[in-house]
Amino acid sequence: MPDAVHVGSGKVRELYAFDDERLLLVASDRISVFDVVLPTAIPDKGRVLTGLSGFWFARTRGICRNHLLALRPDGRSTECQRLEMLPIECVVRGYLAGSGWKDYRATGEISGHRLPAGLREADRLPEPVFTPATKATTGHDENITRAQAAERVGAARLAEVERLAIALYRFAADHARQRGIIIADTKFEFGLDQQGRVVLADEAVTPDSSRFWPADGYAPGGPQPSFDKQFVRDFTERTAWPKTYPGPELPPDVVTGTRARYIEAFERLTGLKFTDYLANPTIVL
Ligand code: Q0N
Repeated sequence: MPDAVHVGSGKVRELYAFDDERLLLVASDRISVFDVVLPTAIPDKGRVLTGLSGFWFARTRGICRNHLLALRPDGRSTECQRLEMLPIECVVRGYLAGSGWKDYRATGEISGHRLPAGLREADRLPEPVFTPATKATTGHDENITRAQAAERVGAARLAEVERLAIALYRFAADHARQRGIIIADTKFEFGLDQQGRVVLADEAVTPDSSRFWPADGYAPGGPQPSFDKQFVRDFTERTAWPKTYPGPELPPDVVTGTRARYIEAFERLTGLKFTDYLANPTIVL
């Protein structure tokens, strides 16, 4: 498509518009840790994330509409339906980690959900909770209350995306748990189509939009290793990098190990060989 217009950049993705109705979402091989994009790419990372999103989109059509129109033969580009995006991030947490753990420790609640006393870091929650956030144009996303989220999208719309986000999380987390991966939390983005219907957009249940933990060795009471980024985190700890720009270049063994973990997540979750995906990306659909 020669005349696609670049309309947006994420830290590791680019968005192009064909026309009023169709976009192309391109996932790069860039990796960010502690919110910093590193100078070294992880080969095929963008393809893993694109394939995984496609897999979830295809399997959750019974729960929710989504923006996927087609996967490109390059395996890293998704043709999608252009939507009016809702101005909130729909985070669902099944386990206590990150800002959810921080907020619970400070207040006993997350986004207005009162939680049982005495929970430890990385504990499973009695039920998954919806904890909306605002899209920070720069820096960290900020957790908001459900009342604040309702001011942005309306109470009825909020109730709808909360129900959908929880149902999508339950489906993906149950599937992943049977394949040895804990999805501690995940972030969804929804938009509205021309008829005003809610449609799931962006990437879905990838390691970049979620916390994936290896189920074997799960040990609540402290931070859990990341399924995908742990080699990179361990490396950055060894080098005492201050977690500010610029990030460090990654040595070849860290790149190779990290690439293998992304591919392992893809293969465990989809049940498909990644090389088969590269030969024909539509096999995930
Ligand atoms: C959109 N973002 C935030 C790419 C992802 N289907 C859509 N229709 C209209 N707008 C968007 C989508 C989608 N997906 C989503 N921005 C626009 C996430 N971006 C950040 C930049 O990289």
